[in-house]
Amino acid sequence: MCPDQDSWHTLHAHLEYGTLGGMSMTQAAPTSYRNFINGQWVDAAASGTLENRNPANQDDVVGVLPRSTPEDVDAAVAAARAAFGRWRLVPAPRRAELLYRAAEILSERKEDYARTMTREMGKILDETRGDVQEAIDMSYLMAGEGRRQYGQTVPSELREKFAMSIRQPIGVCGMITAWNFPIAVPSWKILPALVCGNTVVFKPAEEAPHSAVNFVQALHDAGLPPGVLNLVLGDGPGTGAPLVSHPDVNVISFTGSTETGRLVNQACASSFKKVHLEMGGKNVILVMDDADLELAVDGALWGGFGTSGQRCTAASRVVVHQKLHDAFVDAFVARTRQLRVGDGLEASTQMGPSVSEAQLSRVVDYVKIGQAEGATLAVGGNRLTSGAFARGFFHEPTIFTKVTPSMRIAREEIFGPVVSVLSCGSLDEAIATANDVAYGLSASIYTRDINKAFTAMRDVYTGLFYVNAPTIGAEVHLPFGGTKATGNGHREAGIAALDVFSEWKSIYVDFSGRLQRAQIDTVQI
Ligand code: UN1
Repeated sequence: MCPDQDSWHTLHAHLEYGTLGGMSMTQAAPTSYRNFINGQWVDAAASGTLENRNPANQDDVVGVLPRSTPEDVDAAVAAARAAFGRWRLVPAPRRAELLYRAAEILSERKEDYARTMTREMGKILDETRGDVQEAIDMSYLMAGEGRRQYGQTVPSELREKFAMSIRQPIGVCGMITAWNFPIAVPSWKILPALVCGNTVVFKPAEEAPHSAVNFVQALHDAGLPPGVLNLVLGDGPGTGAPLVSHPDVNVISFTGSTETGRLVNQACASSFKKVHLEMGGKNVILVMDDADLELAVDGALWGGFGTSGQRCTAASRVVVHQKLHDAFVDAFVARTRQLRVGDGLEASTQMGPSVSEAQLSRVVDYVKIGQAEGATLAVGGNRLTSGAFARGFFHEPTIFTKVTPSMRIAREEIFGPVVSVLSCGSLDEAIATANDVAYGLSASIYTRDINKAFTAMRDVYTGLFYVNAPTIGAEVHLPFGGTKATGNGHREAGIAALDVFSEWKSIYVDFSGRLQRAQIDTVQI
């Protein structure tokens, strides 16, 4: 970013929100969010409401959302079902034109949507801009798929017979998403579903409803017909659960915890509903003895503390070769001490708050667990409560050293700014440690030895792998997802997402005018 832009953003933040001691002081009025059903913003049947508060400043109520009920879910599914009949017959290149328009609209609104996102879920502005950008990228990618969605055309075994396969839409797709990437991740699911000809009911996380409303508004403004995309706001039990078990929903795509994902999977099993799950991670950076030390420290900082560690792909473990271990730890700790924690709307902030009290408590609990397990607290370890931090969910970026692979802080997903450093004596040991967890989302290696890089690339069992880069930074045109308890074999984003939201139909056309029996009436050469 050029310095001009930087100061413009700072100025903008001051004018819009006012600042005192680096924290927001005055805020825009709270918004009342409504559901979006059949092309209209409508009140929910819900009796109760939930508040959407700024995690950097609990006095700032960003908005109020309805606690929607199964009745609201029924209305949204009915609208999606009714719209499916027409939408599936709109030629895919025409469906795609709307996605191109959505990409342009998202680009125009990028700054506004990014600021709202920071205000409601806390990650810093650079990152929320990146979040919206990821959805723009995904819109362009999927718009291109309107003219592809390639099937296979293959030679038939018989002379007067034609053989091909096509992708067909499945029906109504229920999308349940998390708060940490509140526009990017929904775009990975919703846009491929739409370009394939499905209709959608979207249930976003209650911690980031405003971004969901913004994303739906952009798609609506792009010209989506009524009922094609519907939004139901609420909590998991009242809104998510009835969507998952709804008999008229054909596909569920879920991003969230492994515990909830297991329940979603079970709920879909008895009706054979197609289900895509994207769950936890315990991602790892391997630093070999020949690594570029400074580059590895940069990567560990960004991978560990980017989004306050609240990414599925966060580097919550770093395994360092014993020859480089002490030098790496010294530099990593020193750089961590310098990280500026604060309100993500401030241009100087490098790490924002945790999203909620519950998420922060999890961080605090794991710090205690790490200490009780005998790991060394090298830096951080405390909740920040003084001055401007008092009204937010702030925690120091924290590093544990002398962590062993069996400790809970080396095995369990924390989803906060806590990194465990382990040591290893060889590449083999590093790879074994990398694989010795329940999850398999992302991993990376820092090395200047191409043989080590390719060995790790082959043998680390994850869905994403990086060489000389941290564990975060996936791009939308490759498949995203993980192995083991991270997923259930599917991938989202990329062209792979089409596999979740379409079904193959193999078609044979016999133009012989007589009965030709496959495998029996073989053609003589
Ligand atoms: C997530 O944490 O749920 O690669 C998604 C990355 C981002 C996406 C993360 N592009 O870290």
